[in-house]
Order: sequence, then C-alpha cells, then structure tokens
Amino acid sequence: VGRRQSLIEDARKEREAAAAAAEAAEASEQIVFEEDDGKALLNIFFTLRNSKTPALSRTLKIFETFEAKIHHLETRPCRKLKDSLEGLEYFVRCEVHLSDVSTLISSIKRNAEDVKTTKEVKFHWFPKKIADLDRCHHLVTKFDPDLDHDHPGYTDPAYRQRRRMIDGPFPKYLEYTEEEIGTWREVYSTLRDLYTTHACSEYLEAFRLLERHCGYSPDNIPQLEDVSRFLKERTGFQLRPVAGLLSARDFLASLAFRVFQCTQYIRHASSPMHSPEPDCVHELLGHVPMLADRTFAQFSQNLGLASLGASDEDIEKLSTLYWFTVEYGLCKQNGEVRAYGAGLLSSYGELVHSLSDEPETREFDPEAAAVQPYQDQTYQPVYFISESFSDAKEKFRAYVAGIKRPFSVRFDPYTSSVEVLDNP
Ligand code: HBI
Ligand code: FE
Repeated sequence: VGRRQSLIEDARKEREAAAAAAEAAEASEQIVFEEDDGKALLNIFFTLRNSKTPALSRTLKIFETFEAKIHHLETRPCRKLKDSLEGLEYFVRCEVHLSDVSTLISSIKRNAEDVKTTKEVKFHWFPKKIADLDRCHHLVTKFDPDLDHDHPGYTDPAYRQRRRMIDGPFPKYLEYTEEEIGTWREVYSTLRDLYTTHACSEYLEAFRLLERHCGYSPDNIPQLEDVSRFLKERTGFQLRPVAGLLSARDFLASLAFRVFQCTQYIRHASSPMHSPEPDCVHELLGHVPMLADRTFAQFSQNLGLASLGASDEDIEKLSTLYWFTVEYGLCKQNGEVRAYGAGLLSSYGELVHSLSDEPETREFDPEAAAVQPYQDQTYQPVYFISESFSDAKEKFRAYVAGIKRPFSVRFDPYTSSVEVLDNP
C-alpha cells in the first residue's frame, strides 16, 4: 500500500511539473522534428466558468471537428478559481494539423474562458548527412510508364520490363541497347547543333569538357559513374541513380548535399524529342553541364538548403522557383539572351520556342517566380531572364531570408553534413 501511495504521489508531482513547465513556456514554441509531419502538439488549458452544464462536451466536440488526436485530457482544480464553485480547469493535449492550429484555438476561445495554449511544432524530418538520403527516395507516380496511360512506353511491355531492370538494383555499369543508343544519337545530334547559338557560355564550356573527358558523343550514352566523378572534381556535385520523378521535398533535399538524383533509363524510342518524365537525356544534356559551373552549383545547393524542414507551402514555392530557374531559366550574355535551364537544353522544340518572339519574358524576380503558375505538359507561356548567375544567387539569398523557419541550417563541407542551429 505504501508503495502504491508513493507511485500515485510521484505521478501527481510529475503531472504538476509538466503543467508548470507548459505554463512557463506559454507562447513559446519548442521545436520537435518528426517524421510524420505537418502536425503540431498543442497543450490547451481552459475553464468553463460562465457556461452551462453541457459546455465540456460542446468544447470537446470542437476537437473532434478538427480531427485533433487527443493524447491527454484532464480535469483538475484551478488554483486561480479555488474559492469558486466551478473551480475546475481543463487541460487537453492534442495533435492537430499545423494549418488548423489557429482556427482550433479561436473556436475554443469562443466557447471557453481563460484559454491558454502552448504548442510544439513538429517539423518535417530532413536529412542531416549524405547517408540520410537513403530515406529521400519517394517517387511521384504521375508519369510512371506502368501507370500513366499517356506515357509513350505504356503500351510497350518490353520497354516497361527494361525499366524495371534498370531501376533497381541500379547497375554500376549499364550496357545500353542499340535502340537506346539510337534514341540518344537522334536527340544528341539535333540538340548539339542548337547549343552554339542557344546555350549560355557556362554550358558550352562544360559541354566541351564532357565531350573530351566523359564520353559525351552521339554514339555513346555516358555512364553515370564517369559523369559523377567529373562533376565531383569540378564542383563537388555527385550523381546518384534514381528510378524516376522524385517528390520535390526529397529531390530538393539532396541538392543541399550537392547530390543530384539522376535517372539512368532513356525515353521511349517512339518519342525521341519528348519525355513526360526526367530521363538520362534530360539529366545528362540538360542538368549535368550546368552543375559543372561553380556559381550555378552553389545556387543549386542554396535552393536545397532552403528546402530542409520547410513547410509544404514553402516547398511548393521553392520547387516553382526551381522550375523557372534550373529547369526553364534564361540569362543575359553579351547583349543576347541564352538558355541555362535543363528543361530547355534537353528539348529541341522548347529551346527554339523560348528564344523566339512568342513567349513572354520577364526579369528574374524570386518573389514572382515562386508563385508563377507553370506548365508541365506544354511549353511555358512565360520565362524569367537573369542578369547572371551571381545576380540570381544574390536575389535568391534575399528571398530565402524571408522564409520563416525557427532554426537555421549550415552546411559543413568537411563532413558533408548540415548543422541545425536553433534561432533564439
Ligand atoms: N525528380 N528524378 C527527379 N529529377 C528531377 O529533375 C526532379 C525530380 N523531382 C522534382 C523536380 N525535379 C522538380 O520539378 C522540383 O519539383 C524540385
Ligand atoms: Fe530536371
């Protein structure tokens, strides 16, 4: 009996200490990183002094409406009201979607008195070191040849079978078939003729080096490993094989570590000039040459770092920014406009279109580009032109400073890991 008594006593003390701590921490936020995300843990204290009897069930109904998961519910004497008849205080600890927090609290406030809250915001888990990228592998099935009826390979079982072979476990050296090399040759030769007049100088310089050192040629699809070694020496970027279109969050996170998740398969032979999803033509001809440029590499990494632990809304904005820069960006060079976006440099039709008089062009402004609606089925109706990569990088830096995160991240190049610092 004595032991039981003391356990009860301990439990009471613990509960009081927790409540005291919560009260002391009122309005302060505690950062908790969580895997299943976008949720807040909310402590709510309230009384029902002026209410009639069914007030408690009415208040609890509010939690139900917001699908709040109640972890703890307690009725206890309220110190401030101990002389009154209704000297009870209610304490609810619940888990609720971040976007519902403020509406839930205001609903409670309309129904109850003395409402006090503290909240712990759970942040999206994010990778802290390169090895953590093993967990950043969530594919988007939007353009999957097994699922998307409009995919050129959807009705070709041999193509789908080949894709399954390439996409896991990833071969270290991939022997491409004659048909695949044929597809590559067709795109390569067509695009190569356009680059001198359409691609920016950084691209052209890297492309020359890739042809000299990395097996870039109309008759050879370069191996990921060789290209990765080349990039690593130039800018520290490395390629990592991936099976298709990744979620924006996972894809951006890898950029923070100078890792580019890269597809290895090639588009369907029936459609050499277009692919609904990224493929090795897009990666090797579109992205790789630009990743060999120091300033562009830094810009890409900065985009990645800004995405770590960001809210869903900010991820959406950052990936739209990515879209209008890394994928479809134009820049000024010696009084001319040139392309640096990978979506342009890997698509004959859109490369020509982007530098014609047809589309609208605007000066690059991250605020505007982050919310500009875009097209992933046809050509873009609008393109953003940067003065230079340094200029784009500086403007982006200013934009990122406006993104609210209660912590900051710093990349440590010696360990290739990110340090997380709590903001005071
Ligand atoms: N996934 N594999 C892969 N390759 C990309 O280029 C890519 C991606 N996922 C998202 C993405 N690009 C961008 O459109 C942004 O959403 C980040
Ligand atoms: Fe891309």
